[in-house]
Amino acid sequence: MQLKKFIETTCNKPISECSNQELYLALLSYTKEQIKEKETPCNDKKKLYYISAEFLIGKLLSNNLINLGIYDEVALLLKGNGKSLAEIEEAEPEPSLGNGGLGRLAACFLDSIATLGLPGDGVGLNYHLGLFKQVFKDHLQNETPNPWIEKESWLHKTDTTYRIAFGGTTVTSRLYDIDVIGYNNRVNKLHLFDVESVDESIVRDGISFNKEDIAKNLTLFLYPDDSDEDGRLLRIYQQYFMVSNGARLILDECIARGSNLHDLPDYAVIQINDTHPTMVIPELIRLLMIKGITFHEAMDIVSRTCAYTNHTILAEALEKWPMKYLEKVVPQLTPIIYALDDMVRRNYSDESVYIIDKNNLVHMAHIDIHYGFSINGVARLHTEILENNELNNFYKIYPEKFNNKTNGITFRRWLLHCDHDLTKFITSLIGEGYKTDATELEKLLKFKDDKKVLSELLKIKQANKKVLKDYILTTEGIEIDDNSIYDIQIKRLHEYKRQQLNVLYLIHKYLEIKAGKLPKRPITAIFGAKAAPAYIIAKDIIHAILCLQDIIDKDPVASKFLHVVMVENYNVSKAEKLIPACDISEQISLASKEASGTGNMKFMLNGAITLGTMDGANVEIHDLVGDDNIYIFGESSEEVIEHYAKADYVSKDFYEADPELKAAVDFLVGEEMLAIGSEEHLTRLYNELLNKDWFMTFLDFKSYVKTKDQAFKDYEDRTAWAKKMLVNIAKAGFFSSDRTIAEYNRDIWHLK
Ligand code: 26Q
Repeated sequence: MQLKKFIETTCNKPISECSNQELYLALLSYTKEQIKEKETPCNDKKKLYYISAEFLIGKLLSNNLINLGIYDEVALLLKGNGKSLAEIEEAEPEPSLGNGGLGRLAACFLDSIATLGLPGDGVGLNYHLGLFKQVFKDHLQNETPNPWIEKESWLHKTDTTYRIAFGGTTVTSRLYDIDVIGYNNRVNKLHLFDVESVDESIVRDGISFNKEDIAKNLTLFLYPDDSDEDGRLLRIYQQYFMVSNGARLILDECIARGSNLHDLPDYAVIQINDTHPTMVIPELIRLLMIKGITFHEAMDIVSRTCAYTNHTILAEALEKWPMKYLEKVVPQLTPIIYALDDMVRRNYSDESVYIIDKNNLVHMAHIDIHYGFSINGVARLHTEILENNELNNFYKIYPEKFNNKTNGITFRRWLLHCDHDLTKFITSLIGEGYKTDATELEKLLKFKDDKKVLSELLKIKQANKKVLKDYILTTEGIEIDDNSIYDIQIKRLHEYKRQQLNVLYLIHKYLEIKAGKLPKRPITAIFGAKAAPAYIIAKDIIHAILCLQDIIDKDPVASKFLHVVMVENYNVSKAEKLIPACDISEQISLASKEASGTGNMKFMLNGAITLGTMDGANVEIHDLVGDDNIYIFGESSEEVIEHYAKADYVSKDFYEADPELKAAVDFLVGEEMLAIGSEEHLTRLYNELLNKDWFMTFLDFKSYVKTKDQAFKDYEDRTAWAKKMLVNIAKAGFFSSDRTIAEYNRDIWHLK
């Protein structure tokens, strides 16, 4: 049916009289019908299963309209009837099925897999309340549930259900599917498993609930607090529920496509997204053995089917589960895990590669490395550190398994959707080709010295800054100055990402302003970040940011030159609004600690200039754009790794030696902060930095201040700055997830 008629029939009135909510629902069902017409029967032999505990997909309406090629038509029709698609989009709830980078990467990958026409589905969990919603109160983060599932949604209830047995209980699962539409290409699926007995009414006081009743809480939340034993156990229940359902779905589908299971690797490849789905390996072995295959053959089949991606080198983030937890939750898997460990012990004497260590901890990554055929890092530097340091003992055994796949982002969401004006402008200069071959963005380089092009680029940025200003005024009630420099740090709150370094800079600036040293142009520092509910220091850092924001706001002089804004409940939709308006992209992790980063790529693509350390994918951004188009500071990963090896970093020495740093640090517990903040939180943060500072904030303070001030100074030459913007956009093509996925397919998946 024609769109206009469809909407008016569904809503039973003219478009101009419909509410945004009614229009959203009508467009949802229209889009679903369009997708149904595109669905292709699967006649591929081999299929990819991307299994992940997180898929941070974001809102889907606009993205689906773009990928179906009908966005402009829909937007125009609505506009002609006095409606705005952007405003209708606000009616869509945002699924919060991920924490951050890893989950968003999985979502970008699904988009690119479908866009490249590859047969590949996602497998994960349907968390009813997703990740918590962040609410600020008294300058502190509070957590509340974030329900996102409505009666009408993108979820399709399927007929697939399984009985999943744990030690002690059995639950019935139900599969829900979300369609994944490629850009002018095939339709794949995101398979999300759920338990029908989930009971949202057991949640009280924020996000607390009784963790014992598995049938009621299994898919309530994403990653519950793992600071207590119940929470950790629940996480294992979730992981097993995901992989057992996933493994059964995969085997059922492969049998339906003609597999006799002995030939499983010809029908399926399973990409394991970090160690969260690692139990899929012993579970598949178990299921194959039930079908009559011997342990040794099952082990071989599974080892040729599974591939593992590592996303972290932080030791504390590598999953190690006590054997006794596994015995309680998944007793059917423990004999298999013992047998897998036994094989390792027979072949290798090096204890560091055992699966079960002497404390009876099961090292999940070790299962993946021994019993998968590929292990990849997510940026060049990250893979090098895995090979040469963190996983060197494994690299010596299996050098052929290691490979790098530098992360990428989908340009459909992170350019075409989030910045329509920039997209139109780029298309007017170089045509449409870059939308399917992102490297064509390099054609922009020929406009490097074209004054008209550069000034148009600045105009688009200015307009985006105005849009963000209006958005922040309506949503956060804060007025920012769109003549100021927008300096943005948005990412999960973690000490290694060093939001605290940014805070110290801002305190330093505030003190300078009070002393009469005024910046040439006002600065707006924007933060967005959720802290894990049990991560105490991370919450202290949020407290410091919110207090500083308040202090500066109330200062009649300083507030003319400096503004700190921490947006509440940072999520994908907020990122889509912040990124196109950004001037300076803060990527300031301690070198060697950020596996890749993907926000850095989104900012670059939208014409922001990176201020960063030589860490993660920043290194590759620097290679591409060159020294003139990025601001690099701080010690190198080699130097940092050496400090850790020698244990020679003493934060207090830096504090004593640098009066500006000392003043900024002391401010944290000075009169002004204590007058509005909590002594407990601020003192803890102060002591942590002064006595430990594990992520070496003080080490890079001086060079951060110097480099950041230089960037602010350079900003004043508007034409030179616009040229930097253009080079960044032109060189961003490498970071398209289409390139990343083509590499996964070429080196690991071998589909088609
Ligand atoms: C583990 C155990 C218990 C509870 C939670 C977890 C857990 C949950 C989420 C551990 C890690 C995560 C998420 C990690 C993550 O997002 N990593 C990021 O992955 C991105 C995509 O590769 C990279 O760009 C980032 O550098 C990396 O930090």
